[in-house]
Amino acid sequence: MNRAALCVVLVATGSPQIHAAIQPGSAVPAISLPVVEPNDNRASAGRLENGVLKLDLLVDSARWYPETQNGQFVDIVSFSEEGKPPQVPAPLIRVPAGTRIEAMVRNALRDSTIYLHGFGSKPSDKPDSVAVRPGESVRLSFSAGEAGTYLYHATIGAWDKELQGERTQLSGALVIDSANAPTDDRIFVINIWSGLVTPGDTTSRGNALAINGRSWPHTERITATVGDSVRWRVLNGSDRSHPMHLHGFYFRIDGRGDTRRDTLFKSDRRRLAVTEDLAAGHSMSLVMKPERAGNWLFHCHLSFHVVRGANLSDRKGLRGNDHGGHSADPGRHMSGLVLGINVKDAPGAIAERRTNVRRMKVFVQEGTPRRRAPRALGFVLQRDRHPPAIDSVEIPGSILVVNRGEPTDITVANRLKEATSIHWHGIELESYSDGVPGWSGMEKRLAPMIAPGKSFTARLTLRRAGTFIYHTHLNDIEQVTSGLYGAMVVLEPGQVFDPKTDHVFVMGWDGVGARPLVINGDTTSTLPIQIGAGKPHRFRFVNIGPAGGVRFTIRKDTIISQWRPLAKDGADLPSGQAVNGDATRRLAVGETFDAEFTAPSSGEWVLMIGPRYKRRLIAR
Ligand SMILES: [Cu+2]
Repeated sequence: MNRAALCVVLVATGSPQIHAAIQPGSAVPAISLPVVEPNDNRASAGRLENGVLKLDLLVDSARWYPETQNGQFVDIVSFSEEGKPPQVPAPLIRVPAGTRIEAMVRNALRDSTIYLHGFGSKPSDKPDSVAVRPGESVRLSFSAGEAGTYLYHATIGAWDKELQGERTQLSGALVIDSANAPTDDRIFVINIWSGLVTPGDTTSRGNALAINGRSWPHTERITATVGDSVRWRVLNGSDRSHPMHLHGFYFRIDGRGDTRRDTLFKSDRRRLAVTEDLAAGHSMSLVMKPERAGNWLFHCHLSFHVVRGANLSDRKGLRGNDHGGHSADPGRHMSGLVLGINVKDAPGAIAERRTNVRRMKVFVQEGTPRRRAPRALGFVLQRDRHPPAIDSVEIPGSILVVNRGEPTDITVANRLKEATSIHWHGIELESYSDGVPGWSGMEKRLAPMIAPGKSFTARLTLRRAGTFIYHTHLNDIEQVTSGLYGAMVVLEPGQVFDPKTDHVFVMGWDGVGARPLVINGDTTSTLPIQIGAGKPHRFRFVNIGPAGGVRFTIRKDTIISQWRPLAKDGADLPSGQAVNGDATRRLAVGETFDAEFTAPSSGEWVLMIGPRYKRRLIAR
């Protein structure tokens, strides 16, 4: 991509506005700082005159309240338009392709040089795109090139790999529209800045996690009507990956961008997803068509980015915390990178008729701790007339095998001493059954927590055959790492689940200590899988730990084999993607992936999951 030819002019300015330069995470200074205004990315900064966008930007210290004013805050460095409040994310720059952009950027910091990236010059991971010394200004002049979604950002001070994460948070969206593209989309930028201060608490420093400058529950509520085409561009302006997950229906990925280019997919490569991993600096263009009314969520699936007070570097804070883990209030049991979507029924909507309903019952139980996690919790399916023994536990939970198109009611009976709630991940279902306490449903009929001794019946009608997940959506970190997760396999009507040719691998965490990864509840298995030469086998992979991508690979000796990808997140892949390729794939948290592997001859292959788990595949 050659976005533009960049012209840079350094301009000496008069005396800069003086502020104490704030290093992120340092003690709170006793000076008053301008307050950040969250940027909803609806309107471009600058003035568009005769095909030229004129823009005056300022970089300076500011105080940011990601929730409410007088609440938690963090002192940051941010962008603003001259004469306007500072913004997180940085001001949106949005222009038609070919527009000339003339930007003046002033560095008002007293003692730090800033480096500008992504302003027209080819975005680059090089440290010194354009340097602006304290008190100086730079004039940038470039033409908006290829249409797409890009990030621009500034770094503070000299390039330093270690500190880069915190210093690349001065990021914003640069969107270039092609002539005929729809512009009724929304733009969401994810930012994280550490050093979040809680008033009255001098010890803890959390992360400020925000979508368009705000943390849940203060993020924007998106409203839509059933059948609408909702178009979003989601940009990860932070320094780490976020697997972004949608409840209740799929979104279609129309484009993906990284720090260098943006690629719009042809129709045979546009796939569906309920979870899409966005690496640092990456973007996606998506379209969703809400199919059912109710309250839905779009959120990061890393528990540590959606649980209040959770911080991987402070693992002791994860258990028994007082952060609303068991609250029915969605503003307390979730936090951070969460967007709420309220979908209204289209006029004339008719309720689904459910006849010949199949009924299943799943118990939520606690047993004796078996490995490193301090507790063992599990979902146990009732398989005959008798409920399972009260202290029996399966980790992962029982595989729930159900049929496409068959109305299925699953009653979840809570035999724990604490509340829980079950989310049917990737399943297209009614909002009330979606499992987010105090949120799923609509208007006054909202899903409750499942209190100890109580049960809840989720009403499902599986709309497609594939691989799905069910997991707790309450006190996530503790309950998920204790075992409350499992796989759901949806088959075509009449099809029978055959574990001889259909292999399910569920990745989860055993507690939150070091090396917590377990595959089907274990760290290893010496049991080989017999796969028979020339016979197609289906492998279903699920990653439902609280964090961390996992790679799985089939190889023979050191050579990676070939397989045919079949589905992602339960949706069959489009023809352009369901083609033979290397049998290796990294799966982010909240993703499922199905592939078909056929041993071409007799011999022995190895399935590797993560760095340590190995499983022999033997073909005779
Ligand atoms: Cu995240």
